[in-house]
Amino acid sequence: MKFYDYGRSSAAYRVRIALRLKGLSCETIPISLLDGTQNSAGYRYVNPTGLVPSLDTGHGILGQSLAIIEYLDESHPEPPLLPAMPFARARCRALALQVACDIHPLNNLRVLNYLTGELEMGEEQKNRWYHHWLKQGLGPLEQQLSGNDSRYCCGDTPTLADICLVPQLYNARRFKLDLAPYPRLNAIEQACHQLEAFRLAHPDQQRQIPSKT
Ligand SMILES: N[C@@H](CCC(=O)N[C@@H](CS)C(=O)NCC(=O)O)C(=O)O
Repeated sequence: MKFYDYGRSSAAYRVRIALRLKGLSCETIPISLLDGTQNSAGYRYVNPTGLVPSLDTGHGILGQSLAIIEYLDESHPEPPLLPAMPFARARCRALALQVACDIHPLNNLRVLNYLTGELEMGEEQKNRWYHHWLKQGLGPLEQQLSGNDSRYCCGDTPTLADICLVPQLYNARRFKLDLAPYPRLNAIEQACHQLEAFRLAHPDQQRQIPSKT
């Protein structure tokens, strides 16, 4: 398999965690968001959306980190990344989607670039936007996850929900959001970082560490 990756892409970070949890290796092809490689004709041929990550599975190319992770989970079932029972599986997906659909897209690079470019917002306004949508998303997650004291989001093994949460918290720190109001999310993140798969997938562990995105 070939993995089109970028160290600080939180969507790619999700897939890196899943690959590590599954013990799968693949050739990594770096796509720098810093110099706009995601919009090059070569990468747009691989993934017409110009978004990272993509996975060339050998059967075809997949975009969308959650689709990629579910593909890996179905093709390599151990260890499972979703709970076994239907309600628990759906709840786990719901938590993951809260991050992937309701928080992340609003704060994506192309959105921030549009705010500061086309709409001429200053850095301070951009950061207010970023923090606003993070808080809108993290507050409910803290509330929902405080209802249990399991080690991870959905029980005592890491799942898709943790795989989405941890990169989002990394982004929140990078954009200097105070995470003190989210003790349960911090505790889950700490539990995840005890696992080698999460540590090895961290942006700081990737070969190319850009100065900013
Ligand atoms: N829903 C997509 C989101 C992918 C995405 O937004 N990737 C970001 C990096 S985290 C990206 O490639 N951004 C490039 C840009 O905004 O130009 C997924 O989960 O894979």
